[in-house]
This record gives sequence, C-alpha cells and structure tokens, in this order.
Amino acid sequence: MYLSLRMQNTILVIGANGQIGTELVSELRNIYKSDQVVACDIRRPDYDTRNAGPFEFVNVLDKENLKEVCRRYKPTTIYLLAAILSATGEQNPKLAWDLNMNGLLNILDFALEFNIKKIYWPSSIAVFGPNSPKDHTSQYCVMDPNTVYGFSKLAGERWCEYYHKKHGLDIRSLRYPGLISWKAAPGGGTTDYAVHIFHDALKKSSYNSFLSAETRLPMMYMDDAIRGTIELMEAPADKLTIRSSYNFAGMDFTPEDLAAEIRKHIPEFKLSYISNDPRQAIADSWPRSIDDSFARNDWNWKTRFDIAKTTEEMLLHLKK
Ligand code: AKB
Repeated sequence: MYLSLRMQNTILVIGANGQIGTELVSELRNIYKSDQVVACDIRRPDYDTRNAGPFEFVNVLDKENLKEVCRRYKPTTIYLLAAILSATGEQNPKLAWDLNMNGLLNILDFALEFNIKKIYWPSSIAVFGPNSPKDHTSQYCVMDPNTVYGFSKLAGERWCEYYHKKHGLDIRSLRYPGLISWKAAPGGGTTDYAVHIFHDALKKSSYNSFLSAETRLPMMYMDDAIRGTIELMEAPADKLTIRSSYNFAGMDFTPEDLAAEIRKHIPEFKLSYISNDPRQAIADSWPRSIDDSFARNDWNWKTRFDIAKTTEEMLLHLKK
C-alpha cells in the first residue's frame, strides 16, 4: 500500500477532525483517490476509517511523530488546520501560541526537508485589530490584533511569506471569516454563535446570543470556504500576488439579521442576549466586512452563499 502511495500525489490533512478538516477531507477524497488523502489528527475520527481512507495519529508539535508520517507517506501537499481559535486561545494563551506558531514552523521546516510541493495554512480575520478599518477592511492596512490567536496568525502569515521568498516554498493561505457549517461543530471561536443559533432554533425556537444585537461580523458558508480553499490550491502559482494570506469574504451580518432570516422559516424564533461575555470584546476588535479584491482578481474568487441561502441550507440539513 505504501509503495503505491509513494508513486502518486499524497495529501496530508492535519487537524482533519475539526470543523474545516471534516469537510475538506471528504471533498479532497471526492476529487482524488481516497487513499491519496491521509486524515491526521490527535483524535480518531467518528466515521469508519476503513471505508473513508487512511487515518494517522499526528501531533504537529511532536517532530518525531511528524517525521515518521512524512517518511512513510512522502506527502506532496500538506493542509495544516490544527489550531486553537480565538475564544479558547484566551483561556490558555501560551498553549495557543505554542500550537499555532510552533505547529506551523514545524511544517514549514518539514516541507523543506521532505521536498513537499504545496502547503496550505489558514489565517483568519482575527489578524485585524481595534485600529484596523472596520468596513471593507483591505488586504493591507493597520493590523494590531489583541488576541493570542490573532497575533499568532499574523506572525504565521509573516513566516509563510518569508519561507516563500527565502526558500521558494509554495505556501498558500486564506484569512477565513466565521465559518458556518452543519457537519462538524466549530471549535471555540468568537463567530461560533452563527452555528449554535441554528441548532437551538430547531431544538427550542430560541437562542441566547453571546454577541450583542448589532455586532456585525464577516461570515461564510462552509461549502464556499472549501471550494475557495481548493480553488486557491489549484490556481497557477504565477497568478498569486499574496503569499502571506488572502482576504476572503462571503457575507456579513449581525445576530439580529440572522434571527430575521431564521424567522422566515421558524416564525416563533426568539433571540435574547447574554451580557458581559468575553467574546464580545474580541468581536468588537474585528472588521465588520472584508474587501477581498485580491482573491477576486488573482484567482477569480466568487462567493455563492448569501445569508438567505446559508440559512436555508443549515436548517434543511440540521433538520434531517
Ligand atoms: C474564531 O472565531 O476564532 C474563528 C475565526 C474567525 O478565525 N472562527
């Protein structure tokens, strides 16, 4: 089995069981052969790995473990998704810095050592801070993130560009907004309310939001995020003018906007608010909307899901 894997392109997805990884692995397995896509995580996935494709235990901070997996699979591409997000990161700042930063540096070094052709690493709208422009925030502007997650992502972006310029590494990245999906739960972010709200709307026709009524944030439906990620990875290298991380936009809305959309399907839906949640301050430091014109111009990015279509899809799938 390993001999045949060595002769073809092999993709490692590290952090495969998370919100993004769960959907990315299955989409990559639709595009490539299942055994070309190795799901890696510190936890075994819920699905049956014998049918779904190879799975390996990988801790991105354990260099010996990483080296052994790279030797065995000879990956041509790595997607590094393992990270601690904004809200969880504030509860354990040193661990968030360690995983988000040293995990990336380990992969960048292994990419050089094992001649890995392409790397994907996600950044986030969390790289912006309280002094960044709030509306249509541009690719290049003041960036003063004040969460550990945010400044680990900003530092990571600088490392990505540095390895590209200094070592010619083909590394690609997107600044994800809040991601809305139904297959796997989000993992400790500030934008998670926009997923929880759908579960509670169906279960109890109400939701108690930890962000205030007027908190507008950039968001995206997961199908768009996965398609955009794969489009970026397939774009010709000479078209890419950004090697730190691309601004990437879908839609933007407030909890009130989302509640109004949900009421079109569940008229009795009620939204209430928790006060003094620490995630409010994080959300207040982030942009309200994003200008993603570099992604549009360089590799023709176009969003497909607006708030209405996202709401319809989320309710439809979660009802099943
Ligand atoms: C978070 O809220 O921390 C993430 C993000 C925007 O990167 N969803």
